[in-house]
Amino acid sequence: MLDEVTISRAIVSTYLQKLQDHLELDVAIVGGGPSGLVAGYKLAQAGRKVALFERKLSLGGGMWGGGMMMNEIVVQEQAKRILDEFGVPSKEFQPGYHTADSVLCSTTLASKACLAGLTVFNLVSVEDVMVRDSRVTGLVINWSAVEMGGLHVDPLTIRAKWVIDATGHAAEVLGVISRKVDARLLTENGRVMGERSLWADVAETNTLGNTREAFPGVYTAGMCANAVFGSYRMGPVFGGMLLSGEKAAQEVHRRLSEEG
Ligand code: 48F
Repeated sequence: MLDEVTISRAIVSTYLQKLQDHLELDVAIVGGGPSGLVAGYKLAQAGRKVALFERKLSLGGGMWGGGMMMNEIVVQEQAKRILDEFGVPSKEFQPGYHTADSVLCSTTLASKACLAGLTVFNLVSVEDVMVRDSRVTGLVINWSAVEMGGLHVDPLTIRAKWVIDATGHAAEVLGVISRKVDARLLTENGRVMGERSLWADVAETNTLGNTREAFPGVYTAGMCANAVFGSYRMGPVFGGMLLSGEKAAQEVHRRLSEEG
């Protein structure tokens, strides 16, 4: 016979243990869109202790809706190998343009990342950072429901050696840093520049170059990289997002190895 309170006890104790186990991390990823999921997958595969914090109920970010709610995405030639690596089927539309079902792609990235060892805390929003000696050392988190309800409830904290800001167009982690912390440390211009209008070709190329350490301890990934460094948006072509997540993971992994 099922006991309802045992069900509740199982959930409460398992969740609290999971949270306790992830209060100190190698890498904290903020945002569960395509770039954050690829970064999480790669870092988990590399054996790093990595968790991802996602404000919403579901993972996948802006990928679910394809283009204007038509649930297909386009991925260019250079990034198709990442779809292949995840086992996401794609079709060549014409040379250089591959399409994939956005629901299949979102669910597969999320599933493979979790199976590789990425721990996800959904329904959790990152509202602030901790900075010590001019470097980000952790995140300040709260339930998204608290944020949405505008409730006056103090947050909790996560310590992380590295943070990846994969919050998309809003660039929320670096936005907070630009407002609250010594902005001179942030990018060449001392501010989050904000994304420009839509230009797919240039935006896709810039995304990789803009995937870099934007503030000590914080890497950009995905659309956030272009938003921080003032490049263009690109619409429903996702290769740059996948490649950016991969690059952020590779670089953070390398920096962790160098730091010992
Ligand atoms: O926007 P999103 O999908 O970011 P991305 O990985 O990919 C961008 C593309 O989807 C698309 C595009 C490419 O063609 O332009 O927009 O760069 O996912 C960002 C995720 O971060 C979450 C948000 O709910 C979304 O799922 N997020 C944003 N701010 C926070 C956050 C925050 N403060 N705390 C937790 N999650």
